[in-house]
Amino acid sequence: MPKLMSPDFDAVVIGAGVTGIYQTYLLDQNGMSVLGVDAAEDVGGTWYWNRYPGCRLDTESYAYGYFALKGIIPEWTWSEHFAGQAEMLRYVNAATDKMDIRRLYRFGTKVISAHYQDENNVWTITLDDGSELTCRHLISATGPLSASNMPQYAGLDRFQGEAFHSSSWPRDDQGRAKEIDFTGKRVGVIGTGATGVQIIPIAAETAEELFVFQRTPNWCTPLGNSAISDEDMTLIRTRFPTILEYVKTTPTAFPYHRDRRKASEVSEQDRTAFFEGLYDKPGYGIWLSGFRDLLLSKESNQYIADFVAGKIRQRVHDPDVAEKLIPTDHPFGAKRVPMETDYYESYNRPNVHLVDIKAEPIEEFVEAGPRIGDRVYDLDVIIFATGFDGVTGSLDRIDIRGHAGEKLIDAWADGPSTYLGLQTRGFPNFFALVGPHNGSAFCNVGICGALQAEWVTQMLLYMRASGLTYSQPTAAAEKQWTDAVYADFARTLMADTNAWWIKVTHKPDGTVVRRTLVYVGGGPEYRKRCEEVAYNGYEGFEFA
Ligand code: N01
Repeated sequence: MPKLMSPDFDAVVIGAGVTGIYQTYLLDQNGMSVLGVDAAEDVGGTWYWNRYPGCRLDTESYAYGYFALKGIIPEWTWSEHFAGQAEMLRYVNAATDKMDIRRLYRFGTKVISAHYQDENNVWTITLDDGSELTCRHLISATGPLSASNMPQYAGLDRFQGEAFHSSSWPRDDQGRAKEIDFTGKRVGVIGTGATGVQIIPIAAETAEELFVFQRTPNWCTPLGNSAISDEDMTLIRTRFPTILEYVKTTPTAFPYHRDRRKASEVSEQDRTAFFEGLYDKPGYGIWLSGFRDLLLSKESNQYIADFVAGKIRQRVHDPDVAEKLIPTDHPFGAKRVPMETDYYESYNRPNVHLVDIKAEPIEEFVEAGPRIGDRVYDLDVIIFATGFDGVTGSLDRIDIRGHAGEKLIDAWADGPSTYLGLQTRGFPNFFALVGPHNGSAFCNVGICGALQAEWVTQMLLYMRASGLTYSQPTAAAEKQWTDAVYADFARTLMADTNAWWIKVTHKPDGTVVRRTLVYVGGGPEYRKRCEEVAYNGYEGFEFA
């Protein structure tokens, strides 16, 4: 039974993104003392950091906007079906004002370390201003895509132009994203994931020359964004409660259910008509409401891959360029499908050039730009749209130590081990929201992160009501959960494809370990399990 020391705070929440601010609000509402910490100067998380041109939701705005759906800002008016970054930041700010939680945050502050003190059953948190504080519960809401992946090219520091990662877009004196006028400039974009695919068509419009340095192409499909009229918004608003209930029933909390049929049960003609309908519809439907065996059967997947490849060939005029843009290394949807607006048409412009850096990699940077073989690409601006160290990256960058000083990074060296994707044995009272192996990272985070914050709040209230101050999973519960997460993932076509949700570890003995960071059982199943656990007195947790 751990001894008690009265900590400075009942809880510290790391992160002021959509999940962190809601968690902070809920704890405060329930009479707990809580401190929020964020490295940013204000709320917003992903919407605060990612300010590149073209940055926008690829979830239907009204299906992401939990604070509107839940009644915190029910009056909220969306201007577009897929809102842009500036609108998203306004939305998060409006919800923050309504929840009145800025007073609970220390902004512009990083958590450097969090060490559990066995003798006192508290966490000691060290901040980058040198201050220390203690809390009973440590809750991370650091986001699955916040630790940027910036390649370390030789000579990059010699480059004379501007170079930055997409999530660190240059700011003006007021902290606003600097409008970089690409007119007359020679621009390079490295990376063709969802971010690159949003930036490229916009840069293509004005840049004198745009060079896209592609290592691996992705399967991209049209976003189909449009404005929402006042009349439509009135109707959408009346449906907020229904929308929330509906998305909670779907596997990823996007407003899509899979088609009940297998691809092989449908004639070729009907299949093509079905795919055409999905391709023309706005949003993720082609990925998330395709045939039910899309990510389970290679044959089923090949049908849709062939269909989308055909679309790329139609849309890109130069056949060589089209072939380079068609993925050959992974099934359709085994990686996140970027939603695009005129992405493929960009390659029909005379000022846009696709550079295949898998065939011929960038060797180094020189003063003028990247060098590949004998050619130096003379550039003014280079945007690294090179993605993130997914899910665990943001936690790996904090020195988190649990029982007897064990480091979290060591405990998860071969892949995370958790119970419900929330807690890890040996790290008492530490909860990872939207962390590895829970139902929120592979999900519409606006909804799933919030539902998880509600569940954690209930567990903390249960502990308070029961006079409990210590929780961690049993070894058996953690093993059972972790084994099931790995087994479920292994059954899907995603298992052999590297994406930000796979952790690849190169061991000193030369072996390579690949582990999923996400739970693929679907939101409803995840939440059902969490509710069962709660109903049964939080079975699987040890308390004291
Ligand atoms: O990152 P990515 P992202 N040299 O990892 C390449 C969310 N998101 O920022 O595939 C050269 O998908 C890498 O190549 P390869 C969304 O969940 C949402 O684009 O590793 N290239 C790849 O092409 C998404 O899934 C929205 O061979 C290098 C690219 O960089 C997630 O964020 C919008 C490289 C990285 O693609 C991540 O998307 C945008 C190197 N050293 C993003 N290292 C919304 O719409 C990496 N690459 C809400």
